[in-house]
Amino acid sequence: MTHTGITVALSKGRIFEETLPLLAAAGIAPSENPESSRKLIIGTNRDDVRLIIVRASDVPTYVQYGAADLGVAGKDVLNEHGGNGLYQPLDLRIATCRMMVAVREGYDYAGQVKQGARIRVATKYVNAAREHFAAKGVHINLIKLYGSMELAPLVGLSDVIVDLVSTGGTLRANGLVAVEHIGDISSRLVVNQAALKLKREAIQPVVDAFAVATRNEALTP
Ligand code: PRT
Ligand code: MG
Repeated sequence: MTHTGITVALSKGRIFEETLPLLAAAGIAPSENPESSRKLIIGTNRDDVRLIIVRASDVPTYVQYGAADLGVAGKDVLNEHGGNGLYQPLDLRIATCRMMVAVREGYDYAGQVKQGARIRVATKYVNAAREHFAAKGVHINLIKLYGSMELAPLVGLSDVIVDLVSTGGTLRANGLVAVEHIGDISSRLVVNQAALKLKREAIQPVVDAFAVATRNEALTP
């Protein structure tokens, strides 16, 4: 199926919700809510713009291969993907959180690091974890998970986890504590590099509207 307009890849949930006002600033209003609709391709008020709903971690892949022209993805997801073929013009400052190292309450993380112990790390963010512990000179055994990382230290799968934290409620509810801040996370606009050249007339105004909406909010009368 071909589409001559532009296709925007978004994930359901916080990214969709927080991108809505930016789309509105670009004059784009989805014709359905992906939370209630089962459709994966969603039209908008504009004939030349459609949305596709994909897993958060798949957004960079759809944009990289040009199946979507634009997308919104977390810095966490982009770091794992690598960013090949993607132009990242804007930090949208949405879906913010922190990437943290967390352990079970009572686990002596600092002591283990000091002793030079090999630490078992469970995470979905293997690139970020590898970079973080390599920079600290800490040896790790990396255990790749796809979700619910908080469980791993509780059942002895790992000593620590690397996960995203926003309110801290999930860590608290599971008797975990954050012991290290790896970095601040927010979502970025990603654009297929070839599409930007071929469809600049359609894409650039969207990028510009997002830029104004995310950076110059205070200037709007
Ligand atoms: O859910 P799915 O497996 O499909 O993928 P996903 O979890 O990557 O997607 P989604 O939609 O949940 O998150 C999309 C993006 O939102 C992520 O890539 C992050 O950039 C960003 N983001 C912001 C977050 C959070 N805040 C966040 N709190 N992503 C995940 N969480 C999770 C975290 O992993 C932990 O399990 O929420 C839990 C902690 O939240 P608190 O509030 O209890 O601290
Ligand atoms: Mg999630």
